[in-house]
Amino acid sequence: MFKKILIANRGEIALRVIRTCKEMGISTVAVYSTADKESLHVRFADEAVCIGPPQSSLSYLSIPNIISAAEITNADAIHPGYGFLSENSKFSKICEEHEIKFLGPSPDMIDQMGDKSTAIKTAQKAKVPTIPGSNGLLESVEQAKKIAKKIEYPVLLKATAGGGGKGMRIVWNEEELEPLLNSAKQEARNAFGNDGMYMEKYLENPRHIEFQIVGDKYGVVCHLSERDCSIQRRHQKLVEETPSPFMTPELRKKMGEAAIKIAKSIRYEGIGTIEFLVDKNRNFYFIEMNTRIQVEHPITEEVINYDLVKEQILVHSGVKLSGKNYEPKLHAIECRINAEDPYNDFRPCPGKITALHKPGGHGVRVDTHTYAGYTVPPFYDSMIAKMITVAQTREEAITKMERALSEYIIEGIKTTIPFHIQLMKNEDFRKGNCTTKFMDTFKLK
Ligand code: MV4
Repeated sequence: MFKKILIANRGEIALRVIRTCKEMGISTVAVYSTADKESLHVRFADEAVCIGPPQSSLSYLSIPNIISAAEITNADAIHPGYGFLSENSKFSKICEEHEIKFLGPSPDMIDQMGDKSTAIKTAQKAKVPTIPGSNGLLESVEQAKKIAKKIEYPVLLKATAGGGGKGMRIVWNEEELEPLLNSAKQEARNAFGNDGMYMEKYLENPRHIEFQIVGDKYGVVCHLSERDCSIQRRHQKLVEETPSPFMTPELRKKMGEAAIKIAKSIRYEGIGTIEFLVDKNRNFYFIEMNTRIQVEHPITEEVINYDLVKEQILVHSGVKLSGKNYEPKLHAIECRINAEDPYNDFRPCPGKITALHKPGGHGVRVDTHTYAGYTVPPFYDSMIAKMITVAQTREEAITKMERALSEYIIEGIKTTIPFHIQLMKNEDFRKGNCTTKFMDTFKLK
């Protein structure tokens, strides 16, 4: 078992990993930029190393600085969290070369699943449904026009190195294709240094449902059921829940088997998420795989009573999985609380938290690194807390979420709490009628 883990991240996920390490008797090293000197993950870790100035490129994304911190503290493993270097195959490779265990997939595995058009080919080889499209990178505008004609407009252009919607364009007719393809390639080049594009038939109103999977070193893979992440704004997830209100036992069985087939076909090790789109007739299609722990992992933990970070550390230390799949026994919802002003286009609102009261009570979990007097820095992602409620039924989880949100006091900065309070009261949300189009028509009062 690992003796000392360096957490190459910040904020709530750094705190989350430190907590599990402490319970497992594993020593922890925090890394921090000068902007995070007063951050809780620094205070809770056994050791802490400053790795640079506030800019992520010179601190949390600096491979030399993070590897140096691991070397001088003699850490034998690095947990990357999510974002930053968590899906960077070069980082995984350099950890390997320094004989530091990267708590994530191998470099090849990250490359294979991180390249979206390759991931789709992997799913097709595993005989998992994918969306009709180019089945690989687009080579020319002419070829793109031919494929679009065959699968019929509207089509979706996607960046193979992308994710989260960057470099994505909806094309409604042939005239738009060439200009949109060129602008998408330009955006992908700037964002990822890779302008490879692929095409899919655009599904007009799907749900976004992902399956949590875990694989051990011996080829055993199990799934921990789904998370419905359809409520997104500009490709940023706002609310996630499990089980999905759209799921049926038959569909869960089929999608769980499909997720396991993909992971098994590449002998996936560690925890991962298989993302699907589901149409109104409950046809599901693989779209991408994430090879890291996700922001929304706590709702899965709460409904199956399972510590996912502990499982991740155990499988990477060589422990064998039972192979048992998990069905949710409860219902959990997560609201992402951001330091943003929902009344002003969700613009970021960093600053000092002058007063703070966190909700509590039965079935309420708040994952946050904030405290009264903490200053939310302007340099990083605006998420400051995750509010999770868990109950026997979806209705009770919603009621609990409304009660907990109304208790949450954060003064000194604006947050998205008022948005979430209104969302919990929204009729379509309460009925479970949420597709990825939901936010197109949601108006904050
Ligand atoms: C799609 C899609 C519809 N048709 N692909 C967005 C980023 C990635 N996570 C998957 N995404 C989508 N891929 C096809 N062929 C709809 C989404 C999608 C979405 C698209 C536009 C605006 C918001 C969205 C939220 C979730 C998923």
